Amino acid sequence: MPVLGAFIIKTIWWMPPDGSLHGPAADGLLWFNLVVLGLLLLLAQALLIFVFLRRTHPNNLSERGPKGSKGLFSSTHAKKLLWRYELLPLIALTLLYTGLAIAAQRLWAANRFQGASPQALQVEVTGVQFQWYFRYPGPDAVFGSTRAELVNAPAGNPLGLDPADARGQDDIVSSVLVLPAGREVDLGIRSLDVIHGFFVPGMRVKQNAVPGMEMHIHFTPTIPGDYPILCSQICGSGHARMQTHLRVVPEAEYKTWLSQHGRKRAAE
Ligand SMILES: [Cu+2]
Repeated sequence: MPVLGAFIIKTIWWMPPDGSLHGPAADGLLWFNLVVLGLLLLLAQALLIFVFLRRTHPNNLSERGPKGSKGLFSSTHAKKLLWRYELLPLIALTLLYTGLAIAAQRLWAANRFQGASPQALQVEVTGVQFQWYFRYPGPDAVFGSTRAELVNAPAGNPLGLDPADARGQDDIVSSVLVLPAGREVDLGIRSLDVIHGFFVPGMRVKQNAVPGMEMHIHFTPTIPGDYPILCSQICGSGHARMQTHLRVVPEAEYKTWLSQHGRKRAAE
């Protein structure tokens, strides 16, 4: 029996392995929601069947109120029934759903409304039909300015980096997101055309990229590995192939990768 149970759980559990610090809390809340709401669904169906069978039984057709009362609809009895079968369950459900909503909102806000730590790595994510670009600020830790009219992917400037801005000279642009394990990263997510959805299932991260806005989300990848990055908004004919990946590597490997890309940029 336990083997069968494990098999069923493994078959229906569709989430990929989690590689982030906040992931277990998100997965835990999802499980909790599934179990609680699943039990409520079963309870509601059982009640429905019970009431249905009970009402149609011939012995129950002439139902009366409690002995001594004037009938089913005496006001004290009706009030009791109202509390027992309507108001109390309603209050209990309201409290339960409010609790679930507050727990979910707190988790959601922890990655967005609460600011990232000052030591967090800054990476800019840009969605453009049908590609993701990742920009690192380089050794000066400041992003150079970009101009929409300079955007020219075939010429090697997909983000429109302004060559006149010295702060952008050391910026590194990559089509793969590489992050060091164990360090918080603060992503500034934007779009150059339509709404895209930056989605990293293995990091439990999902945030829309909206033209004209920079949306921030921060998290800490913990387990080195390769994680798919997808677009979760239908953004045009090439939406399905708008994919890349996140490589979480040890800090030393990250530094090597960064310096190699920096040198490549300097040689251009
Ligand atoms: Cu897209």
